Amino acid sequence: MSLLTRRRLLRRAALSATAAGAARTGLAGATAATTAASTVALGGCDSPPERATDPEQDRGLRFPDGFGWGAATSAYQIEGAAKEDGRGESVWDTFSHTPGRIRNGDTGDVAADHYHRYAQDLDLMRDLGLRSYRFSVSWPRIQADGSGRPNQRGLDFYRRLVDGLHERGIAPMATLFHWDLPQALQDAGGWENRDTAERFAEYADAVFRALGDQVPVWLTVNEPKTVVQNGYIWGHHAPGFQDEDAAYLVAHHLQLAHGLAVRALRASGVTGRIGPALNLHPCYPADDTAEAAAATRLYDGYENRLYLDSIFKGAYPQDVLDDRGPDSRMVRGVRDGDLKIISSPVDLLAVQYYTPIYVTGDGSTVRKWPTSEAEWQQIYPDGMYDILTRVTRDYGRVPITITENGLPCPDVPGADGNVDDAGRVSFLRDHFAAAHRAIRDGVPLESYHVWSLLDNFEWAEGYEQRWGLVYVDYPSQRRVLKRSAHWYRDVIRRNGL
Ligand code: GCO
Repeated sequence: MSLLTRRRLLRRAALSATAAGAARTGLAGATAATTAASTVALGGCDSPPERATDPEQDRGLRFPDGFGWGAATSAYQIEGAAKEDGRGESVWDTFSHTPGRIRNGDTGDVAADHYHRYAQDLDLMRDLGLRSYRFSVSWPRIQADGSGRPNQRGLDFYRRLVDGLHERGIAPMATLFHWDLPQALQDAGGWENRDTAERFAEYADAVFRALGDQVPVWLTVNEPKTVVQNGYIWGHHAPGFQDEDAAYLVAHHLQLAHGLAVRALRASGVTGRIGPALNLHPCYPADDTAEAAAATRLYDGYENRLYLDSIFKGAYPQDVLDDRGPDSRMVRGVRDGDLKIISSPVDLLAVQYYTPIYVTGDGSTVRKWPTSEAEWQQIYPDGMYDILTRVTRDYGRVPITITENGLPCPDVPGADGNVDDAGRVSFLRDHFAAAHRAIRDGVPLESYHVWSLLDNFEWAEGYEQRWGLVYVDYPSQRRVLKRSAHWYRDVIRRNGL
C-alpha cells in the first residue's frame, strides 16, 4: 500500500466513528467494525455495564473541599425563543429548518423554553444544590448579524441569569460559543473566513464588558473538533458541509478565535478566568501490533493534540501537519504569529469526556465496550482517568474543570410519575470515581459538570435522546427530577460518593 493511500485511510479513520463524529447520527456504524458492541445492545441505561470500578470500594470517597459540582447546558439546546428580543438567526436555525437534517424534523425554536422559564430552572439548580452552572451565551442574541453594537435585550437576559445564579449561591461559568454562529457570518464564509475569528473577539469583548464583573470563569469555543468533524467533514451538523480541506482551515480559525478571545479578556481589564472547552478522546491501539500503535498515534493527533498542542505548546503537531500536507488550506492558512495568539496563556482547561477510541492497524476503529443509546459512545469510565492524567502529564498542572460528561437514556416517567434512570446513576458514579482517582494521582481537577441539567435538543438527534438529570415533558414543559438528580443532590451534599 502506498504511503499516500495509507495516509488517506488513516485520515479517513481519524474522521470516522469518533464521539464528535458521524456516530452522532449513527453514520459511524457504517465504517466502524464492531466487536463487543454487536453483542451488547445498550449499555448504561437498562443494564449497567460491566463495572470498571467496584461501587463498594467507591463508597465514602470524598472530593476536595469546595469541589465545584455542576451541570451544563448550551443556548441553542435549551433556550427556545428563537425570534425574541432581537435575536438573529444562527446556522443552527437554518440547519434545523432544512428538511431532512434533524431527526423527526425537530428544531430549537422552543426547545426547553428556558428563555422564559429560566427562573424556575434556577430554582431547580438551587434545589439540586449545584455549586456551578455552565451555560452558553447565544452570539445571535448579542449581535443579530454577528457584528456591530450589542443588543441590550440579549445582554439583559444573561444578566438576569447570572444575577439569579449568584442569588442562589451558584457560580456561573459562561461559554462564549457553543456552535450557534450568526447566519450572516456564515453567509460571509463562516469559519472558513479568517475574519470570523476577529468578529468573535469583538463579540467576546462586548460580553466581557457587560457581564465580566459577575462571571468568574469564561470558556471560549466549545468543542472546536465537533464543528470541524460534524459540521465540515460529515456534514450532519450545521453548516452541513462535506469538505475535509475546508474543515481543517476551520479548525485553525476556531483556534485563532479562542486565542483572540483570551487576549480580549485580558485587554478588557475584566478579572475572570478563561480557557478552552475541548472534547478529548483517549485513543488506544485495538491490538498490540506496531501498525495499530502507529495508527493510534496519528489518530490521537487529530483527536487531541491538534487542539492541545496549539494552545499549550504553541505548535500544531507535526504528524498532523504532515498528514494534511503543505498544500492544504489549513497549512497555507496559518500566518506568522497565529500560534502565539492561540497559545496565549489560559487559566484553566475544560475537558469534556464521553468515550474512548480503539484504533486498528489500518486506521479503522473498533468498539470494545457497550455503547449508550448514542452509539458513538462506549461506556468506559477509566478513559476519564486516562485522559485527565495524560493532560496533566503532557501539558502541565493547568487547573482542569470537567464541563461535560453524561449519557442519553430512553427515560419515561413511570406510573408514579417518577423517572427511574438507574443506569445514569451508575454511569455517573463510575465516572466520578475515576475523576476522584485522577485527583488522588495529582490532577488539579476543580469541578465537574454533568451533561446535562435538562433534557434538550440533541443536535441532529432532535429531542429523541434524553441527556438530562431533569426530565422535560416538552408538550407541557413540565420538569421532573429523575432519580439521578436526587442521587446527585446527595453526592453534592456529601461532597462524595
Ligand atoms: C457537545 C455538546 C453538547 C452535546 C453533548 C451530548 O459539546 O457535544 O457540548 O452540546 O449535546 O455532548 O452529545
